[in-house]
Amino acid sequence: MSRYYVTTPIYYVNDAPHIGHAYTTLACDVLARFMRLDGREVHFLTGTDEHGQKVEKAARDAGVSPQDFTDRVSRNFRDLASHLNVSNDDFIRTTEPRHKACCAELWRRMASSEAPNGESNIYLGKYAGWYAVRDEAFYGEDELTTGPDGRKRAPSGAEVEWVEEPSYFFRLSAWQDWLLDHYARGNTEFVGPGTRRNEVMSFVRQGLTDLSISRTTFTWGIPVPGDPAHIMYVWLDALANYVSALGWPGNETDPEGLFARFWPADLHMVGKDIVRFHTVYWPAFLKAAGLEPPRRVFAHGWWTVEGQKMSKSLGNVVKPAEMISRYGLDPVRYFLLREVPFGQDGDFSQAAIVRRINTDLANDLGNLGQRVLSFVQKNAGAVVPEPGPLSAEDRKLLDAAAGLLVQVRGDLVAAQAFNRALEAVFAVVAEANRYVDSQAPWTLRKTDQERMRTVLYVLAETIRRVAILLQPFMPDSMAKLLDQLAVPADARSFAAFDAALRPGVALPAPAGVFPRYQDMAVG
Ligand code: ME8
Repeated sequence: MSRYYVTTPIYYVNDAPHIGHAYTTLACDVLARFMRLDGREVHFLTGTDEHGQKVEKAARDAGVSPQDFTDRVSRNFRDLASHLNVSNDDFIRTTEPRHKACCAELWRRMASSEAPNGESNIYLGKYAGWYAVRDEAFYGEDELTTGPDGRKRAPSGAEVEWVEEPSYFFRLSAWQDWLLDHYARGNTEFVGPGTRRNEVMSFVRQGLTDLSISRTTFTWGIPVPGDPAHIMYVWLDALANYVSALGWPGNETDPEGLFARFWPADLHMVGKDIVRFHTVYWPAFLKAAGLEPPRRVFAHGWWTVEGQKMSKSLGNVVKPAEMISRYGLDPVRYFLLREVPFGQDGDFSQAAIVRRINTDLANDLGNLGQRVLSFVQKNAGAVVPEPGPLSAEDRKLLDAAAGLLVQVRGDLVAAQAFNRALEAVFAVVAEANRYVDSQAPWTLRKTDQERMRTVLYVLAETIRRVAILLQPFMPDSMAKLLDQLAVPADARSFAAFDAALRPGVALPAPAGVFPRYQDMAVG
């Protein structure tokens, strides 16, 4: 069976989960669910990034020990995954023993290997330069700007501070050519979308400097093997989660182990803020340790809220739990992945989500299901109708629905184009609504009942295909719709996509799946 390993970034525990975190996790969930329905064995990982200066400071501000702090806040992210109905197979915390052991071994392997220029991959030196705690990142002088307050800032807007301390370095400078070759190799592009790939390539072409990978001025982290005065740079620690969660290095030689089965990862999904860590540092670290790099990293865009950057100080942070209780979980899942071309930035506004709920979900899909199924209930004996001979219009709609699996698979698997996949499915929904109007089953009821049953069958079949394909996006609502079509549980995977409805099967009384937003507010 072919396998699929997909990961979210592991989130910093200094922050409460918001709609940005929900977005990345949901995108991965859709892929994981899609691949499972497509017959693949899936491993889907999310988790929390718990070490480093930023978390240490957040714990201090909260007046608790870093361990107590991370135990408490990590739970918020675990809860988020369950509120979002996310189907992750594992949740990794970087404070777990399995993770610490992995980091130590990763370091040892990097330290005992040579860079492409024949020098050792890790060496001891002294770091003197700028550091942004908010980004947990080092910056060159040339990357900084000076704000109106005279303070220097990183390109992300984070404040930087001058750091001077003994540090181990990773010989990143020697990996430049290997990285550039790597971006050009393979059938699947290593970095997506193309705009990010170009940015990464031009960053690497400009020349890489060696990377500081240990700190000595605070203690909340994983000690460097053999030199515990140093703790590992939090990004080296964090990136290692993608292999520590697979049980590496303990199961390295076990062909049945998670590592052998799932590494290299098929996809690391990340936001555009952390592309450099995943596409420059991480493949070089892995290669230095003798491990394969992941197959692909996709960087999605950034959400603003009502046109503004989301921030605690502006008080406009969108909390997933509030959105879910206001709009319902599946509408939120749908909106996030439909509204914005995946990879581009998007704006979260109440008007936009209400528009999507009322137009796409209530009017188009919800209404299609409701009017067809209640008509069948009242006028076709509450069973899957028996079709007669098919007309050209019938075939056209059935063919459009049948063609969707290949199209959606192409959009999601190769390009992570969630919005395009949804657009294609909803184009068929729109076609089905036009077909209802043009075929007018309510007129046929009086004039030609056999033809009426054919029309209803074609519609029910179309709804079945649409519902099967939308399961990864809206699992609960589509389960309800498939229940209403009496599709058995074992006929909901993509292997059963072509297994048409059986005429004569009894259908339960239909109930609306997607209420309009104002109706929800009243109800
Ligand atoms: O960077 N719009 O963690 P983090 C879209 N611990 N996505 C957003 C977003 C927004 N406004 N805000 C956050 C870290 N995200 C590291 C990762 S991985 C080895 C270590 C999402 O808590 C997006 O996926 O700052 C972004 O990359 C991630 O949250 C950053 O989460």
